[in-house]
Amino acid sequence: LAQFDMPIDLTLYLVTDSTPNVLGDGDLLHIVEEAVNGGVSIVQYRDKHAETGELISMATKLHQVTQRMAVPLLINDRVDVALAVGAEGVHLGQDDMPIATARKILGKDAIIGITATSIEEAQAAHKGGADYLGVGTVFATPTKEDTKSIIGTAGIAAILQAMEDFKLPSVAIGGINASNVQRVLHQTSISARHSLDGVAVVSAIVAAKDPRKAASELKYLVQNAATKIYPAILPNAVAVKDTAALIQRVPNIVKKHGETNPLCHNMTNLVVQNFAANVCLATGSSPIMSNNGNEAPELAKFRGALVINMGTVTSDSLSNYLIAMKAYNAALNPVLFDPVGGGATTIRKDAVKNLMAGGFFDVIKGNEGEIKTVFGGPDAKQRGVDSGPSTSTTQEKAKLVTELARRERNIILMTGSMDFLSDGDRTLTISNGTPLLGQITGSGCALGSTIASYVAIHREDKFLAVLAAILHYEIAAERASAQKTVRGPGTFVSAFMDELSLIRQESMNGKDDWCSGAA
Ligand code: 3NM
Ligand code: MG
Repeated sequence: LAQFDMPIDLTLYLVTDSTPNVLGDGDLLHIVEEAVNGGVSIVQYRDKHAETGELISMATKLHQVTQRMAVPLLINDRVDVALAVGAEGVHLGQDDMPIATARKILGKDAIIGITATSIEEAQAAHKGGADYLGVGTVFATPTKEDTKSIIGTAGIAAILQAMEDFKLPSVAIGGINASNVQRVLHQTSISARHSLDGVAVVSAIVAAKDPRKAASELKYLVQNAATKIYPAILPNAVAVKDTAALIQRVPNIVKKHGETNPLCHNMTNLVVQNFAANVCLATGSSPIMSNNGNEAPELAKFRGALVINMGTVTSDSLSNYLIAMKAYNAALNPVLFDPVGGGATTIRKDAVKNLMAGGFFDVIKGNEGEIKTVFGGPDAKQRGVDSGPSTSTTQEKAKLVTELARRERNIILMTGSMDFLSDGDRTLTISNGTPLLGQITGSGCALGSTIASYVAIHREDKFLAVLAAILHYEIAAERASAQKTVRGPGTFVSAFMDELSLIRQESMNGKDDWCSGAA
């Protein structure tokens, strides 16, 4: 067996596939050579159909290429083939040769990787002396239809986190490509200690028109994921924890928002289009109400944010949401998800699942029922779009938003008479607002638009940006409700618009006491 003294570099792990669906009439040897030139750091030869003679012949040729380029070659399943060609190691699934047997045959220097789908499998692989883990399946993929389970980014993160007492190098696999790789890395990196070392791909390289270009693009995205993509706090910013200190910073952010005038792209429901657009204008953003996903790549070039509000979801709108989310994720502009009525019907529950798997949401905002639906589990049922009577204590709600924010690596806002806001590290309750907000349509949806544009202009601390948006919105509502001219929901709406606009103007004029009494 060839010696490989360098530590294994899992940054970009190529798994080959020789089936017509993936390889087509491509030349595998050439593709691997191009891919390694483009930045692939480790290659696994995987062919579930070829005869032993063919495997050995191809593996020999592949090994000549990988040796020349100083990257290790592993063989899927077949310890005998690895031995025959002197490859650097093997990758074993749960149904393949036990790791102890493989180790005995291949020796201590061989690289042995194990596929793990659960915490138990990861622990067993570590105990057995695996050199690295392939964890998955992240997303459903046509490349491997017999996968045991789709565990999503949350499943990957749970496995990484469970490896508390040991750190085993790990790559995620299954449906990873250039459009999702950075958020997969982001959503699975609980901490520097619990994060992936790279990603494994098949079709994103093997089936690419230009495998070298595909590999170099993926490599760039992997290497820049940690610093570039969606952190709740930018590396040079401080996570202020003290509530009073946080509130003190709000007027300045409202000022910046008013001056910056970000774009607020709303893919929202029919009921609230007009109201949400007016709230955007009053708070200081430029609204565009477009439910056509194909407009998103152009709009995502501006400084702005996307709101996906599935209040009147159709199968057609779902695909538009997914296209738009991809564009905003790629442009690193924030996306807010408002899973309106998420638990009400099977269609909506499925939409929530599809959207959660289809991209990264910087903020998820919903009422108790909606947030429970996003969280999943037995509590996730809802009658209409309203939350219904609460079944949880304040403690339980705080725990729910904190856990969900940790799991999704984003900001969660659960609205109600008391709002719960968390970035997984900081969790706050906010009791501003007025019951009149519950008597008009679209007040929650328009809050979503407000939050999105605030996150767009204050990327350094998204938690603080969301807090600023809520206080701007809810204190305006409070001030409106206190006016003598306001006799009910009708007069409230016009007074509310005025106050939203006034708070913005006050902040832009340097006034900073309007939120000092926030609770
Ligand atoms: N193993 P693609 S998923 C080979 O979950 C393989 O263990 C998987 O292909 C696992 O990058 C998979 O084209 C196929 O989605 C991944
Ligand atoms: Mg196998």
